[in-house]
Amino acid sequence: MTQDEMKLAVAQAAVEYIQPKLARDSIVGVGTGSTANFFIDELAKIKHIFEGAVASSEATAERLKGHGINVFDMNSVDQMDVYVDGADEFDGRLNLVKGGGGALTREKIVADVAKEFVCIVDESKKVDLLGLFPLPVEVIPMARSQVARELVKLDCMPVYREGFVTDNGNVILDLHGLEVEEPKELETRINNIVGVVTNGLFARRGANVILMGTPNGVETIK
Ligand code: ABF
Repeated sequence: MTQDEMKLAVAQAAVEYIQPKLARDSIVGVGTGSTANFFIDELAKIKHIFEGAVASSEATAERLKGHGINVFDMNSVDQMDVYVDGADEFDGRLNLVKGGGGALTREKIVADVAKEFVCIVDESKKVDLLGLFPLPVEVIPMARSQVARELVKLDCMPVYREGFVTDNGNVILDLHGLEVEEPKELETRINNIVGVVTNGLFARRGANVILMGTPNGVETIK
């Protein structure tokens, strides 16, 4: 089975998983990335059973609209049944690293509103300790150098993502060389640095369930 076949299988499993939870007025939070794209294409097949979606990025909003799915502004939505998105890494305790695609802040906002966060990944994303994938930190542009100096104190190497601007007009520093022993504490510590918008650790609000594609089928981790 190729990686794309595993992504398609988890996307289909995610639609099966959320379908019974959806009502006519339901709003689905939809994430960003190649696995999320497979999910969007599968979600389009049941678009008549729910109201619409909130997108975690401009790219996702365009893809949803292309399928004729209503896209709502986050501010016009006061509740969301479910949010489905990929991740760059996950551990056995439903903690995630996200933001490789640079959409981490919007993803975190959508995850915070959703009643349930369903994470869709293939097995290549599983690690014992988070940190192998460089941890993205979204930063206000004028604070970039000062934030980088503060981040070095965490025993990591911040690397400026050259030529990349987030949907919110900010920049990204990717933290290399971290070994994340305490995800919740690190998430809070980084977020407390002045000039940081947010970081890609999803531990304080991790996934509720992970659907993981393997060559033998989709595994559910709760
Ligand atoms: C988003 O897409 C991110 O938070 C993560 O960076 C990425 C995963 O992309 P893919 O599914 O393409 O590996 O969910």
